[in-house]
Amino acid sequence: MLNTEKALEIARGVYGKYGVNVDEALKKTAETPVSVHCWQGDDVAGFEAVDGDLTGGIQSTGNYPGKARNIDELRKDFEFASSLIPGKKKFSLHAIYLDAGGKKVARNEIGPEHFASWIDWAKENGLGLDFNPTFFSHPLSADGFTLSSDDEGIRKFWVEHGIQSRKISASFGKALGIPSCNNFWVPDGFKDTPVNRKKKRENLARSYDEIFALDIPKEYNLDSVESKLFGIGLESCTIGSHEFYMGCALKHDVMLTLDTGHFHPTEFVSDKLSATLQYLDGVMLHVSRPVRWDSDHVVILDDELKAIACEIMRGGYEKRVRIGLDFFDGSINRIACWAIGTRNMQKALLWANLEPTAMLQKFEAEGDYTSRLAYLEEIKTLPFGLVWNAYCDMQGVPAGDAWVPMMKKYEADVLSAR
Ligand code: RNT
Ligand code: ZN
Repeated sequence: MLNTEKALEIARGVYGKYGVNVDEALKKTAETPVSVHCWQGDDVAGFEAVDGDLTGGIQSTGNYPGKARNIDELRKDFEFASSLIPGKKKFSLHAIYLDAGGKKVARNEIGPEHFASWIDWAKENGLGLDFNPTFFSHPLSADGFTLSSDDEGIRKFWVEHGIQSRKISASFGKALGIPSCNNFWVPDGFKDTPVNRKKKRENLARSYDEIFALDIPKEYNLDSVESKLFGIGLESCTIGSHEFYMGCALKHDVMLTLDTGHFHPTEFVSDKLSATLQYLDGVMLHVSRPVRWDSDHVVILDDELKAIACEIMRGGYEKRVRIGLDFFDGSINRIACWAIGTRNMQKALLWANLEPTAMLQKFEAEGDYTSRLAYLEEIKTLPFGLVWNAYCDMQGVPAGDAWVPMMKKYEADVLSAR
């Protein structure tokens, strides 16, 4: 492998020809936070003191050995994964990852005290935190409806959970000095064709009126609402559809969450950024990889991932688009999943920052679409790998494939003993 200085020298020459400043690209990439989801570490199981299955129309498949069985193991695993990943990181928690010392706490009674140890851990590890209320894997979500339930008792229970989640998220933001994003996703929907969609959507809308009534400063907590097309066993109607949440986000001045697995396969989230951001202040991303369905495969460096990163950078949206990851694969080493998926998100950001955007946009403005296509294709073979390895090296994480044997060693030393 070339040493970093030499590699950068070559890259500066090559990219400089197109008006790209490699050093600025490196700096900008290192400053853009990526929120890594806790739930890849244990197949969305969490640490509530009750056993139950993963429900809500989502699924983690595979039983690769060595999954984290408790908070300590999950933290250790992520600390190790984090040592393989360059860039600024946040850690995204779900409510079921509470630390209540083994006590059973009802979802509507969780509070900042159950997440205090996560704040200490985040501080020790230089991480920001994000939060997600958990509206699935629970007896009161078993009939398919939570915030949209016709049963006032059930609906209220989940409203209380939502309100508590905002307080927990705000406690993260306050303690860490980095606003915490609190993401609402509910599984609510019908397997077969309903005849009263309206009632459920009215219930859901009313629930958000109640949840967002509490005023919480945005310097601590930023709420977001996540739409979806369908879930397993909920194929015919999703109460929280895209149109529902676009309106909800505008009404309550919260972010809209665009999950890359939650749209028709011919639709692209990269195209939705500049559209939604005409009207919304912010968008939260759940970067995932749907294979034929919302399968939540590990994110790879495909065209759409690059397109998403490019749209963020082209639009100057680095502050308005919050990048979060959402995949869960239990069929391969889970720490490798974190490393592969997050390194790929970082690669895409670096790729976008190395794009000769000004030159390409000039071609487009002049109507020279021939040159636009010619150069879009030519830049694909520029020495991106040299800059990526230099970036990893500068960030103090393994460059190239050097992380793979390290991950294998952790598997042999730590995971295989579980
Ligand atoms: C489900 C949503 C949601 C979940 C996580 C675990 O389809 O994408 O974001 O994956 O909350
Ligand atoms: Zn999601």
